Amino acid sequence: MKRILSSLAVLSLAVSATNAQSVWINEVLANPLGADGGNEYFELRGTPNMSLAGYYLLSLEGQGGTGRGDINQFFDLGAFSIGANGYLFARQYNSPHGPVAPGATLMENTIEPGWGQANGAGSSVGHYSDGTQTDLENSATTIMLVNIGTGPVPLTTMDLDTDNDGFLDLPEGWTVVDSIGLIDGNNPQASDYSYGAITFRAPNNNGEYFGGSAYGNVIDLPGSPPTTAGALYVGRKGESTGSTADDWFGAIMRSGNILNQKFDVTTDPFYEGLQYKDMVYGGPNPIPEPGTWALLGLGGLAYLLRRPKR
Ligand SMILES: [Ca+2]
Ligand SMILES: [Ca+2]
Ligand SMILES: [Ca+2]
Ligand SMILES: [Ca+2]
Repeated sequence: MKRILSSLAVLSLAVSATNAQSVWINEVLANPLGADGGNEYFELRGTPNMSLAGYYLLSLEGQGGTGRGDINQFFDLGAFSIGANGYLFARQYNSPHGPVAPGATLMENTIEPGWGQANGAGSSVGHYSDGTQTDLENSATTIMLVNIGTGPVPLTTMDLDTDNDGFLDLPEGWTVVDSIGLIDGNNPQASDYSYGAITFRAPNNNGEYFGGSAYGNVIDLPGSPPTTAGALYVGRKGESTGSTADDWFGAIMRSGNILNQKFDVTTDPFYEGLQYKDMVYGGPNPIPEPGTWALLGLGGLAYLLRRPKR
């Protein structure tokens, strides 16, 4: 009886979590193979039509000692909402990535180049950055979705790891909603740091892995980067909500133009050979299990049909 009651308690907790407004980082292409400008994108997933007022997507510095934890760039998401289908797809100026799934919010920068710069010549997607940067920092970086609550708005002069110990020192009122660390194989160093709930790490050209996270949960990508500039994609598996290797996969692209680049090396073989469009721009990412079972089911059916009659 006690077990049934506690199961019911777990179930009701799960139901209330589902009812609460929630949002996740769902895909990040910070470092496509070849030119980044125009070709980067990210996807958020959440409660349909939910306002993103108070939400910011940050990129934190993960290189060096003293700069560690600085906010390199961020998006003020306050003007946007999750789409009616539960997705938001963000792309750069003059992006080749589309079409976007019906019902998704399209967050598209219309002021060239790249993501633009709200603290410079302008950005229609609320992108603020250091210097004149209009593309996403590749590595080592942490892409972090925060809700600032009653706390201060982010600034590119903020340092979220003031003592550089690898642990976040967040302003009062802020909540980390979701986060992912990227160490992409472009000259990684032992001092590279991630603050992500999960981190994907590619080796350098000699197959050596460097850098890490005080938060642990570092997943190594097999295979070396195609060039010294690296290439790295990360995405959630289906509509996952956690931060484990069962929830996320990483991929390295090794050849092709932007629209026919494939996931050549992955942390989950299911995704090998897939392309960006297969992840659905502004729609659900494929899930390994159902596809595999459907194939097995079809295979079994074919076997039954072709089985010689006795
Ligand atoms: Ca710092
Ligand atoms: Ca980039
Ligand atoms: Ca710290
Ligand atoms: Ca998707």
